[in-house]
Amino acid sequence: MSELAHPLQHFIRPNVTSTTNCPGCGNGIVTQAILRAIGDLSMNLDDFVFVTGIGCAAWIPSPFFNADVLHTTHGRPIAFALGIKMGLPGKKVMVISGDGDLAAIGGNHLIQNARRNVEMVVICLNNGIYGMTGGQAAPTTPVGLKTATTPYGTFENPFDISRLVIAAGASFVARWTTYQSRQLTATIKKAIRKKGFSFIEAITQCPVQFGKKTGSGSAVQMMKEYKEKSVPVKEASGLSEEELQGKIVVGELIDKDKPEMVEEIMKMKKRASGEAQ
Ligand SMILES: Cc1ncc(C[n+]2csc(CCOP(=O)(O)OP(=O)(O)O)c2C)c(N)n1
Ligand code: SF4
Ligand SMILES: [Mg+2]
Repeated sequence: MSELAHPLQHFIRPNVTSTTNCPGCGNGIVTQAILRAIGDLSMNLDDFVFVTGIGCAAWIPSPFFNADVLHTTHGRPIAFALGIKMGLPGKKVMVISGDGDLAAIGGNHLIQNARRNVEMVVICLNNGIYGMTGGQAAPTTPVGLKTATTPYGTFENPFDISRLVIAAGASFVARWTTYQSRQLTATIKKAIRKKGFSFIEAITQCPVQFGKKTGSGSAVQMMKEYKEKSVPVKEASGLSEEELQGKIVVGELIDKDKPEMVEEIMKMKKRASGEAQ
């Protein structure tokens, strides 16, 4: 009997035969969405440089993608991505990492590069916790949740990362959960084509750390909750803050055209060299 190959198998490094993800982890759904988007656009992995930090989510491009990947230090993938975009402006640069990596230790790189509107796609897998290191509170953890570092419950207000990135100046920001994997794929395609800083927040289940602490338990239960809590952005615009409590606003939250930093630098270099002659 011939073996059936997965349609995305050609994107995976041939020597990778197992996964670091726990059963039920949402990372697999987001991985598929990214690779399907690239395949649907008839692009190949050589068109990209992938950059990642440290955490469970950071294990997505490295080791899985058969591509150029920089697996960098905790919180620094966007800084590396900026360097790559400056040096290789023809490449698509995609950062894939977790909420802790991008919004806690890496928070300043996130907002500064959204402000600069540097062309890159940033996919933030937001599971509301530090998954890989044992379930510590992240800046996305809901108030009151008992975690490894907050045994009496968190008292810090969580970030709404997408709103933070919009306020910082990104040209494209969207949010979906793993329940809406088709919409997530379509949005990733749009983000890849976009000129400017494109940020996608993928709300994803970590049944092992987050699910255990909330009592949601299984991945299936967590995804059911995503389905029930999701409100499309259009509908949300007619609801009050109180009505939106506990809901997840999903969809493309902002899509603007504005000057992109690397292109502006190139134009400035041209002008400066013309003036010097
Ligand atoms: C400078 C530094 N501080 C702390 C750590 C430990 N550390 C590694 S991953 C991580 C949190 C990862 O959380 P997140 O980015 O949300 O990824 P997840 O595992 O949830 O996917 C931490 C605190 C580290 N590796 N380096
Ligand atoms: S700890 Fe959570 S985020 Fe990490 S692989 Fe397991 S389920 Fe996924
Ligand atoms: Mg996390």
